[in-house]
Amino acid sequence: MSEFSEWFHNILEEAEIIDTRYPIKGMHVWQPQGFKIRKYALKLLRELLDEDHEEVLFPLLIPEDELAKEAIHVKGFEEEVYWVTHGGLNQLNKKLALRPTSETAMYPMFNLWVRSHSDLPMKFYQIVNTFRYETKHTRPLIRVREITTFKEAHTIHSDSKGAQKQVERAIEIYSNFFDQLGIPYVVTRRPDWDKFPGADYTMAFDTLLPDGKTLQIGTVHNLGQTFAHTFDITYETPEGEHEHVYQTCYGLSDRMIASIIGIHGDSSGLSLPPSVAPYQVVIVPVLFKKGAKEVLDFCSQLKDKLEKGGIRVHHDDRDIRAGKKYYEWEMRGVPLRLEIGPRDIENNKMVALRRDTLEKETLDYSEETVINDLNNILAEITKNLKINAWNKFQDNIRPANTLEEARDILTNDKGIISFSWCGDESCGKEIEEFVRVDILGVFEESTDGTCIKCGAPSKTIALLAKTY
Ligand code: PR8
Repeated sequence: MSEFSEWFHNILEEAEIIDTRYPIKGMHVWQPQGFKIRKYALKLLRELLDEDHEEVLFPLLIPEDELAKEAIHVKGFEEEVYWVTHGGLNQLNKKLALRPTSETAMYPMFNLWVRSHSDLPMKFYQIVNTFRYETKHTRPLIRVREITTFKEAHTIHSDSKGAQKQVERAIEIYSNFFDQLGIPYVVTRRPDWDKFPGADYTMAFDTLLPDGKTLQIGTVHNLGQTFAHTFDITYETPEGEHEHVYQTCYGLSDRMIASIIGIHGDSSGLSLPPSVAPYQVVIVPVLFKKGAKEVLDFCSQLKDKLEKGGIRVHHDDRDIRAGKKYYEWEMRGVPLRLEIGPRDIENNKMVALRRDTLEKETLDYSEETVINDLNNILAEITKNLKINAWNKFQDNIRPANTLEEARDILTNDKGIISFSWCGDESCGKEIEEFVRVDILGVFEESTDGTCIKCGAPSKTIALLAKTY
């Protein structure tokens, strides 16, 4: 196990995020702390999607014949599908699949829902669990067999331009979401051999975990008319003709939580962006025999005040050593800790420790401005986490001019390599074989260089990385 893997597993356990002892491989239990982080992350996501999508909820089971209808799609998933074959003691006459994703659950219904051009576009999303019998090594939150937090959006458009625009809009929504969490990412167009089964093309978000491997944290697929033909989803044009629709779909998973944990965490444990922290502030009273009651009363009142001001706060008045409390809240990633003793109260001061810098400073306490002051610090923490994460990310993207150079960088420094590519599949496959890692995808069009493999004029700048 790599150092990061070990750290990651330990922190999931110690911070009570996920219990991995559930007796099915790749299926885990969300514990209260983890569930809260998940809840707040989904709140941010829902706020973004609810602007122009509608939330729905489809059944978990998909009839075999619907799943099998779209040949390319089913081929892509056939090795990963779990099947329900019995109802009690009776064998079902039609097997039912546990959804690995919901295209084939939703699109037969879209066939019924879409009528006229005036219905379009339609944009739906659901947040559900999906099941994939992953054969690669499973890891909590990163590669699971029950994806418990599968956010899938599905949109329907009257023309190809609408679908194309929606791909851009989805990229904008996900960028905004990851920006709020301070998670750096790069967006690439996946090579054709790595696109979503049934898609015209796939755009993907990748981030980098501390061990130098990239993690695909989101994908946006332009489905063109493939599924529309398969499920015969048509609309009536203003002229009374029947045309097939164009579709997109895009998804995120538990990996969003894995990246919050993995990217911001450090040797002291979690370091959570305030927007998803179960507690944003923890108050630790500093008690001496004399004046203990006054300090506890002050801290309780402060807690009530902050809570009323909309800050998620905890007053840790347990009768244990302060050092133990400090250790625990740092490990759990609480963004801001306030230490308040009798002297501080006397002098209108409080000591604050920022989890992101682990630096202490003495703040002035004023009843009128305390909420505002703390919110300003929390906003600073959010900003700082993001800047640090992006700096590390950008430091780990390196250009390579030859295949040997790419291989050396990947061996010594890991991270992401950028290189010029002619775009041909045969060159792409040979590059992957030589460096023994995957092409993430095309980062941008560029005719400035020559292909790292064949030397022909390049068409694109693409990225290579060891992936999860
Ligand atoms: C779709 N259909 O399904 P996608 N564990 C954790 N996260 C995972 C796993 C796994 N085993 N497999 C995939 N993901 C489309 C879009 C509806 C929505 C995550 O797309 O197959 C990856 O981050 O690309 C992936 O980007 C996302 O789920 C969507 O899965």
